Amino acid sequence: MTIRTDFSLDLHGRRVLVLGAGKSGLAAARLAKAKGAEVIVLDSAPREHFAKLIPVLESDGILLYPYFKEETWTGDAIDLVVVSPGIALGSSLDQVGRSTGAPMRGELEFGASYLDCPMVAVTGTNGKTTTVELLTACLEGAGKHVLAAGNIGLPLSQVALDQPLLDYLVVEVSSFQMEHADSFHPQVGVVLNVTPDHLNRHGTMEVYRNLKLQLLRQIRPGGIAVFHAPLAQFLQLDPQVAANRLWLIGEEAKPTTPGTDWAVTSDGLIRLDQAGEGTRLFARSSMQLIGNHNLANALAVVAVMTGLGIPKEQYSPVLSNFRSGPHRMEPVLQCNDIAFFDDSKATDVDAMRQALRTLGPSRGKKILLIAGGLDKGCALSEVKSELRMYVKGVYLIGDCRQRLAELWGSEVPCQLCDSLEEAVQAVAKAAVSGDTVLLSPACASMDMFRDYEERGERFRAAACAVMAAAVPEDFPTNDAS
Ligand code: UMA
Repeated sequence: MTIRTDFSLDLHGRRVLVLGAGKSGLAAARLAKAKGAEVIVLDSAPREHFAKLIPVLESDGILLYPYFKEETWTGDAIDLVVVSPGIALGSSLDQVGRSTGAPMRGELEFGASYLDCPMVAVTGTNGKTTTVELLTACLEGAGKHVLAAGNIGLPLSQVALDQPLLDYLVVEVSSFQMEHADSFHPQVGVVLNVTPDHLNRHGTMEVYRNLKLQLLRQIRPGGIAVFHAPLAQFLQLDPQVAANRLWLIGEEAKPTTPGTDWAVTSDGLIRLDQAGEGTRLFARSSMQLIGNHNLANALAVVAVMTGLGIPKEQYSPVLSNFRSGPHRMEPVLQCNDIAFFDDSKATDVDAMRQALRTLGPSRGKKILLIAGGLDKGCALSEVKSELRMYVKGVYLIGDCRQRLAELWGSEVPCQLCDSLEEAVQAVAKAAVSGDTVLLSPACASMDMFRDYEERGERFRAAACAVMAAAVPEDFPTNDAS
């Protein structure tokens, strides 16, 4: 297999067109400029949006055309198009890129082509960020120089510009990025899970799943593929994939050939040998992470660390003490024996299901759930049995609240609310001692908020305000953990 891109790494005298002027596009534009190219950036957002940026870019010799309309494209000769992840196939900017006839490269693969360090790429519908953070922390704990990049927020083009000395780059990869990533060849590829998400962009589950699994097909020879066992049925194991070491993770793992399997059991994280005998690597009680979904993420990290030849002793304190980041089942307030959890990062139905399965069994049918937002095309009815088992009432916000009430109303009482603050007020009024209030929207946030982080912050603020008003003398007792 030849691993090369079909465009020259030296861009002197070349014209590069960058689509999108967000984080990825701007880093790619600067990288292309640093490699000697003449750079043009197109973006469909209005000029006011870029008022401060345009002169800065111009002084760097980069031309940005905001408020770009397809019909204004004059068809300049372009040698390479670099595409930001937010530019969907078939969108007007994508069509402009295609009309140039030049090779189109995603920002991820463009940045990666200028990086020499080994890369560990992590994708999946849920748990990517937690896994990338945990893996990065474990590698650091083992004394490695490491950075986390990609969908987590740091574009690979920026890493390529900075050229830090690294033992490993841990890359969070989204399905958007995989639309243009043919020349991206990591040493290790991890696919944590694939459940319906982003179907409004990718159309069908098959297309979405294939984008995720493509990562495993692109691993360098001799590399390591770590994936959730049920995905094996969708992988055509071509000789290239089979040549890599294949390690399966997840509760359903059974010993297979080739490779060794890894499983989450009631006992903890287990490694199975070919005879099916298990060795416990980490006991559940030795870890701060809660929920099987999080333990599956930790298991993938252990599989990768083992594959990289790093002994457990070098990272076990980091793994044991690691907690998920903010807005991931985060306990934000405990007041009047009512616990509030912020799971704003749950932007699809599978993430909500995981939250209910984690909190539900120990709390009984005592969860008051706040959900709703912008539907991403997920099968929102697929959480009905968890709603029935664990949820007392649902408080619905956002664009699809009416549809959710129709879908879920047969399982659990649903109340429509016009804002998150109104939902928190209603929940606080209904909650009694022993209840759990959970924000786990199963939807994107952009209909009402800048992003899921703002949604989570607003939830915390509203919860604190409403409980402070209810029990001022007891407040605050911020100790839900
Ligand atoms: N734009 C257009 N036309 C379009 C679409 C976008 O002109 O049709 C312009 C917008 O006006 C804007 C720019 O493109 O100026 C935004 O580009 P972008 O959407 O690619 O966003 P970036 O700021 O470059 O951030 C991207 C990722 N965003 C997306 O995939 C949507 C970030 O992931 C990532 O952290 C960043 O690159 C660095 O690698 C965010 C995300 O939401 C967190 N990811 C999705 C997710 O996790 O579910 C996939």
